[in-house]
Amino acid sequence: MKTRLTELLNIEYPIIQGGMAWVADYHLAAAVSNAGGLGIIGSGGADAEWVRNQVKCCRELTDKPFGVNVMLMNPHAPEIADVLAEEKVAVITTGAGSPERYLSKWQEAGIKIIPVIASVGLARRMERLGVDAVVAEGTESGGHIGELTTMTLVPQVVDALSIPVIAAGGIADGRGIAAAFMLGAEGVQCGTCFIPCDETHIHQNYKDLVLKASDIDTKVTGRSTGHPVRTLRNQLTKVYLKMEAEGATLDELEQLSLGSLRKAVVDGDKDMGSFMAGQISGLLKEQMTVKDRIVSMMDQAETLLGGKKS
Ligand code: TUI
Repeated sequence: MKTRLTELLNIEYPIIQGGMAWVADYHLAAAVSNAGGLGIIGSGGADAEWVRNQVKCCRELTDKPFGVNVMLMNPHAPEIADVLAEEKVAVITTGAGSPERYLSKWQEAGIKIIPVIASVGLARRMERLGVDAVVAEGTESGGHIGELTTMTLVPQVVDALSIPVIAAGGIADGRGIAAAFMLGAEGVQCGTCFIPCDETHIHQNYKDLVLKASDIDTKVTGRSTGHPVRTLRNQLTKVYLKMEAEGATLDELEQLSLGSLRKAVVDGDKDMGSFMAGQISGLLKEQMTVKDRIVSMMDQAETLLGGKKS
């Protein structure tokens, strides 16, 4: 399945990995790149030196291209932007905002830039500013989300833009990839399906919770704050949603969720951890290697799209 995206990024399969904060470190990124996709180090709320070290470690594990995701609400984003330009990483994806202020610096460093967008308006603005592709991310996704579904967002972005569009949100098997291609996407970004993988360096409880989840087991908290986040439902989401319904202040809500991503990823705290994951969690039933996950998804997609005899 060669597309403009595989050509642009010099990768075998049109699959890029979501830049999941705390979850996507260099171990996962290198595994995805070595398996023929594009691995991404998720810099989340980390500082610039953490990112520099991750990039160095990733380069020791793979000679394939990989990228770094910049979460634009991170107060360290300006320094991270400089480090990435210095290190001349192959690809940068961005999330949770507009990367406009960093684009010329990254372009001068020869970096491929792929903003994650959740609306046609921002997608158009990004294309005008010369980015290389966009990820159109639907509200099915885990973590910080927009309003539109993948099914509605992707074809509208495809029609509005000339650059390649990568579909994200709710894709975890070959059927999802085939569907995304039918909508006009030239690649997919997957996050949740890489959580229960052998190479993902997170607490085993996080992987098991995704594998055990059913279709209705995610909740969106933070709608009242303007920063909606999808996670697996647990005691934390129950308390958070109750407090939101009762009109809790931003400060009170922040106090409740402070450090909760760390509690999920490092401590495996099933009750009070923030286990960011997408609605497709219910489809995932087995832990496996990144390579097996990617190859089985691609085999199924190629069969469905008629490129491979089954
Ligand atoms: O960024 C994500 N997903 C994330 S970031 C994250 S870290 C975090 N932790 C706690 C609270 C908040 C964030 C966890 N998951 N996905 C990409 C994405 N970007 N989804 C939606 C957007 C987005 C939303 C609005 C991008 C741009 C935007 O508007 C910007 C503008 O200026 O128009």
